[in-house]
Amino acid sequence: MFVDKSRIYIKAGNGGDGAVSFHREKYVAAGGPNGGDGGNGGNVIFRTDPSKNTLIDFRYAQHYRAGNGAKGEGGFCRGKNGEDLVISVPKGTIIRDYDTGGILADMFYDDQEVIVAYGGKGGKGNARFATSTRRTPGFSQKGVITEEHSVILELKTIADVGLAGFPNVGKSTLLSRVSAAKPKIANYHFTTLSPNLGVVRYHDDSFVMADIPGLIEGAADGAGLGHEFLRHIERVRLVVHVVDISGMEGRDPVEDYFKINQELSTYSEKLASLPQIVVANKCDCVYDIEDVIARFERETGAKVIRISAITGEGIRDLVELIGKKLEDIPKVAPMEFEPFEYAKEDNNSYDISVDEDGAYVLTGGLIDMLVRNIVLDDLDSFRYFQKTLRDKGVIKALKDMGATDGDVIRIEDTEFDFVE
Ligand SMILES: Nc1nc2c(ncn2[C@@H]2O[C@H](COP(=O)(O)OP(=O)(O)OP(=O)(O)O)[C@@H](O)[C@H]2O)c(=O)[nH]1
Ligand SMILES: [Mg+2]
Repeated sequence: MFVDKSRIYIKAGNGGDGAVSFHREKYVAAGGPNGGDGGNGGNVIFRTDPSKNTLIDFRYAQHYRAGNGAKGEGGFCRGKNGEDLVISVPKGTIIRDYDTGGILADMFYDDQEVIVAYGGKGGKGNARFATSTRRTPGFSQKGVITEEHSVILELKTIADVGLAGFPNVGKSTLLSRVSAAKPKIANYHFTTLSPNLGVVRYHDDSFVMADIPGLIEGAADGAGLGHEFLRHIERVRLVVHVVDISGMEGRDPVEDYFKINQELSTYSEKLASLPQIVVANKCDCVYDIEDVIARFERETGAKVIRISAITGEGIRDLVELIGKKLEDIPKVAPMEFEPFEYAKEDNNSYDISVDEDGAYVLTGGLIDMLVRNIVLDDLDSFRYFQKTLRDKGVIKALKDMGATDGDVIRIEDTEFDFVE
């Protein structure tokens, strides 16, 4: 199965609530507040894993949640922080926000780690609210509730060299020849369904070669999953264009050559302009090889390197040529983008629903934030609360929904009357 694009849901951990607790001891009449803070929620972190080359894991598991922070406890005990959740992805994975398409991260480097969703902060315990005039605060702060986000993971392989060509021309066989990679090789089309990477040694150095699935006519318009496959040669710096020179499948190598180049340029200017080495594979099957090569070079205007991925003929020269050519081509750089970031706290969203008893129920990040920070039965605080609701348009929204003076507004367990 071919998976190089997946949608998953991630959620950082909620912050734990602060505790309300008072010191109790024999013979001590009114103990002071000793409620501890809640723990912070865990972050959702993405990490590159060089041993992965597909996003297949994400097809089966779609929900990812970091640990919640624990509640604070009496005796000034702070709740435990929630555990971070680390999600491993193949190198070259681009992470986008589903709703906006904004790019959250380009997982370009080995062992790169990016925090994509931050855990909610734990709430303060009542011990923190004690003042000289408020000796026994009967309230604490709630932990921040985090939102779930939907993200798209998209793999765009990063390699120095990409092998392009029709199915069955011997791309995987070539990769297995020049590197320790063990891609599946078989005599049918579309044997390779996700990119295989191999490290090719070149003197004291090395380069990475990606064997991508075969392309067919119309690939750039999506034929044979072509769109998905072409994505994987966008981030290489040299294309090794493999043709089956034997024409043993009844195809014409010259025609094949032009068709593949056509697909590359239809897909993008960039692919078309990448430096290319043309390789004539399966030379071992051709009786009049000199003539065939001469015709190919004459009709295409391209210079070809003759190889046989099966017998090994020409392979060493090919590696030399690739290595030498790479010396003059700049390395692939990560994508340039304005990073999209999730708000660490959602302090703006709100939602209004109507309960069975007719009360208007307020929920959402804005409401949570207000409730966390405001003591609703304190008059000054309550005024501030109302002003904020007005400023943020909640009062107007309630009016638009038909709320009139005296209607019940409910927030969690607290109720108050609507006043315009
Ligand atoms: N005679 C001969 N056969 C070859 C050569 N290279 C590959 N083959 C055969 O061609 C068939 C296809 O080889 P693969 O390496 O799987 O081809 P591919 O281009 O990766 O194919 P897809 O993954 O389907 O795109 C296999 O049966 C190979 O054994 C060669 O140099 N000579
Ligand atoms: Mg293959």
